[in-house]
Amino acid sequence: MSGAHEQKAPLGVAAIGYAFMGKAHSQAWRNVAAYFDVPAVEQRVLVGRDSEQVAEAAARYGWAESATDWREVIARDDVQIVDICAPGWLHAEIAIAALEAGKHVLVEKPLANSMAESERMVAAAQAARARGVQSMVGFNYRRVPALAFAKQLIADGRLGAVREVRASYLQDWLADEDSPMTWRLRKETAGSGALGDIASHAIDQVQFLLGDTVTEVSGRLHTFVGQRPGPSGVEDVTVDDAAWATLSLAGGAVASVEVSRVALGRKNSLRIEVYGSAGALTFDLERLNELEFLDGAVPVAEQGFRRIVVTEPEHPYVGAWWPQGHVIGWEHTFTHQIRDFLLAIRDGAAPSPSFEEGLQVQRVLAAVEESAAAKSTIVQL
Ligand code: SOE
Repeated sequence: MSGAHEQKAPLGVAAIGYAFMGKAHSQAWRNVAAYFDVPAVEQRVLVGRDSEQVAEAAARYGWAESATDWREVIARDDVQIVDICAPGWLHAEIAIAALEAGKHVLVEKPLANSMAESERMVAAAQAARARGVQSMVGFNYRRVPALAFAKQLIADGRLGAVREVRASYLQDWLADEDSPMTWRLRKETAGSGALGDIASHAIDQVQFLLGDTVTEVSGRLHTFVGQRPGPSGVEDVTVDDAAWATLSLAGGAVASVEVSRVALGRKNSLRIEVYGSAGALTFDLERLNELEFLDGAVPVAEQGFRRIVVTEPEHPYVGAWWPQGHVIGWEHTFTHQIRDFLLAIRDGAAPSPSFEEGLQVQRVLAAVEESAAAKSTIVQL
């Protein structure tokens, strides 16, 4: 291995948030340079509100230090990258301050809880980019090898003109009505429910796979469990449990999106089906190493969905891991995400998905909410 970047001092990373996403990102920061040829990084500091718990998480997940004040951390000279794994209501404030302090920023999806916050984040990202400071949104499913490969097949014209997409993201972790309140069930902290949390992934996938933009939306939201046990008694749930939408894309395709966190038996099932004039493909995150492809160029009598096991070195990201045929898991998508972020920083290029792409997803989410509130209006973007 050679290259000017390898001589440089390691990039210092600070992560803000140590719960589920902080844990997932931490393992990616810990592993990325061992498997991919990226600039060296050091996990300098993990930030959280509870000093004892964050110190324990920092020690467990490989961070040199822990801290409780993110403002002090983003001012540090030995921190070049800020990775925001905190809940959505904190994204805008932290991301804008970090970008203004000259730090590269990776922020978990969705970009923010509102259009106004998202627009302010985009303005800060654009100003920072002009100074060589990069930013990216963590839509990690773009880095599932099978989905990155699906994008290649579509871009190479193997499906012809894409006509229809069916995207669903079904989970069941809220199916039990005694499952307690969390910040994810309060509008003021989460912005929305299944919509922002997981329809954001599905909508990002539709636009990512097709390389296209949603222009028109019709939506519906529903809350099945209106109250849940909170820390001091029963509380109202103020966000949706499930959401539905139909989307028109600029290139002529139409997509349906269906998401739920109360779909009993579905654990983490992001399913995508894409139907074109010359081929079709299907994917399910619960079987993330596989892609089913129907090649319309094959004689009709022999046509059928063919299962491709996406574990060859020729497939995106896969060559860095195990010998061919050895599967990878959900956590690898975060390592791939950080790999792409670091390469963009090294090359002085704008990483994708940019904050602008995150804002485009927010526009679609806002249109779904507007359409749902108006009951069956089609909302033009
Ligand atoms: C919860 O629904 C959740 O953790 C989402 O917040 C993540 O983005 C998704 O990847 C898994 O499910």
